[in-house]
Amino acid sequence: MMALYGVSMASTVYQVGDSVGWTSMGGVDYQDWAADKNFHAGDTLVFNYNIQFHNVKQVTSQDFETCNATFPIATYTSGSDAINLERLGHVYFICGFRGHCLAGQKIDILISPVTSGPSPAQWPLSSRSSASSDLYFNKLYWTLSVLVLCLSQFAY
Ligand SMILES: [Cu+2]
Repeated sequence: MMALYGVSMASTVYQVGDSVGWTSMGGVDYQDWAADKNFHAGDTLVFNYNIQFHNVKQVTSQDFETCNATFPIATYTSGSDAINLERLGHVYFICGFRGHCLAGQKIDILISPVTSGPSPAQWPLSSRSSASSDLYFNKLYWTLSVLVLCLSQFAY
């Protein structure tokens, strides 16, 4: 399973929030922090924080949206937690301390496949252009159908 996704390539260790770490007080927008990064299976997230004030809870997408830390998938409390990203798709982390998630201490990590193309940034572009050509052919088909319908009416 893991070999399929190219774990043999160099994996990356990410310090969540960089030097500020995992906190509700540092003014870090964790979605911004994650937005310009391409996470892959085999990469590692490191959460650094003061254990008196924070922890890390992996939660479902629903609990991420509502900041519900009651039923975590996993809980980390060491203050320097290294979490290996294993599977493709989203993983959601929030702080379990009251009010912190609502204050923005939450992060949605999207783990994407390792692409063999020149740049991973081109992948969404190419899928978008194929979607628009589908739309083009749909319109063409529709136009032809109307034309045929009109012509068949004139024939009578
Ligand atoms: Cu916290």
